[in-house]
Amino acid sequence: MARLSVLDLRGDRSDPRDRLPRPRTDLAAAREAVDATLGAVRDRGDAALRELTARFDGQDVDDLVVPREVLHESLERLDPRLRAALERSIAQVRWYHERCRPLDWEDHLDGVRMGVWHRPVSRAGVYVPGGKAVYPSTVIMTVVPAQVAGVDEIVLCTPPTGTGFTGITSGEHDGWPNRTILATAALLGVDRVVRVGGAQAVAAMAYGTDAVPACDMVVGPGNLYVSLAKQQLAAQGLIGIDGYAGPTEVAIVADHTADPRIVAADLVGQAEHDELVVALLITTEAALVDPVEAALEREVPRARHAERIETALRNQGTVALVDDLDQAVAVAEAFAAEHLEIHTEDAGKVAERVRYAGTTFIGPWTPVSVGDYGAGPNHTLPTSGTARFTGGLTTSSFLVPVNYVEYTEEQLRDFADAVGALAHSEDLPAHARAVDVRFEPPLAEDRSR
Ligand code: HSO
Ligand code: ZN
Repeated sequence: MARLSVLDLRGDRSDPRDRLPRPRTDLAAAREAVDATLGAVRDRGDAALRELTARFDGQDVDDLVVPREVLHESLERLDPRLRAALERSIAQVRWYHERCRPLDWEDHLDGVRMGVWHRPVSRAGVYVPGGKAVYPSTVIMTVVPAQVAGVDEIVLCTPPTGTGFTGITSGEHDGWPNRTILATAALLGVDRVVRVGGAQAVAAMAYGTDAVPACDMVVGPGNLYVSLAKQQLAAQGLIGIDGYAGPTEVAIVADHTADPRIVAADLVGQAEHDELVVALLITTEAALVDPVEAALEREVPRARHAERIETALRNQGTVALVDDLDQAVAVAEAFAAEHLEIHTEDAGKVAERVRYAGTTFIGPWTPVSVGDYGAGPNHTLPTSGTARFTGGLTTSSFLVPVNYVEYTEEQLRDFADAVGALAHSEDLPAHARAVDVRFEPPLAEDRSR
């Protein structure tokens, strides 16, 4: 039985945006719970963190801060092959993010000196989730850009999942977060790791508690509660945050050259994250649909996380049929996918024509998985169509642009009249006076000081 629903857009050039799949989320219910959590952490600090960790993670934690010895032990026990993989990923992500550093500039307009200095935030908080899966790769994707930006101090919060070195929950819970997450934090030299998750972790990084120093920014993906907590605290001006990283999305633009087995595998790959994943195939080739469905039929039932994948594909999995590549480009642009794959003739050219996507993966040899695990670009990316106005987490996310300008007396004299005219037009004469006073002779009483 077919898993993907078909959206036939052939011969239809109206705006497809409202018909494209998006996950349904119930914000209202979560909002109340988040409010209660934020209040508890603000008022009772670490005591609230311990209570909430007992309630949500089932762990009685005495020490919230993960001791250095536990971080080092995790790194020492890390499988060498996994360590080599993490090191390679770190190096590649660092290389990419160094190139993403925005440049300071200085120039002169009619002789007036001005420019921009980029200043790193002082303390960044990163959140690494541990729900259906644990994400050591997210440690790399959040910490490396902060380090490249030159952030002074990095605090990492992650829940005590007790999953050892893999994401698999064993019978024995050691009370610590996932060991590969801890090892990766140790490898990167993160300043402080705290075993706390959810909205309570975000609240702690914003308000500050004994265990968690108050941070200027909080970044990283998380569930609905984590995202809402970030949004609420950012709206109060307490923290800066990265964009909204909601449920994972993958869109694939495919023509007659696409390999159905690869297309299916890449849809399944991202659907593995959770039930809310959105997988969209946009194709000029109606004949591709049956072979893709057949490949799904072979792959999905025997996948390790078959249940989630089934749910995601059946609820949100969609094939959009289009007349030609022009329309495919228009649909991909309207969807503004977190991840966009291009499987067409001349894939590089087609990729450039789609104006918006979190990251574009070009050609048959570039699965989203390479981006997820450290080709270079970040994997914390805009979702739910927010790619049409923002990009993913990057070096500049941690840099504050400070504008500067310096006038000489002559230069101010030259601009004074225009400033005065504008100030009076806004009925703000004291603004004009602040300029004019500089050209008046000093008063006798001031001179005698
Ligand atoms: N695809 C995810 C990132 C990730 N995948 C981490 C595997 N690990 C972002 O949507
Ligand atoms: Zn992924």
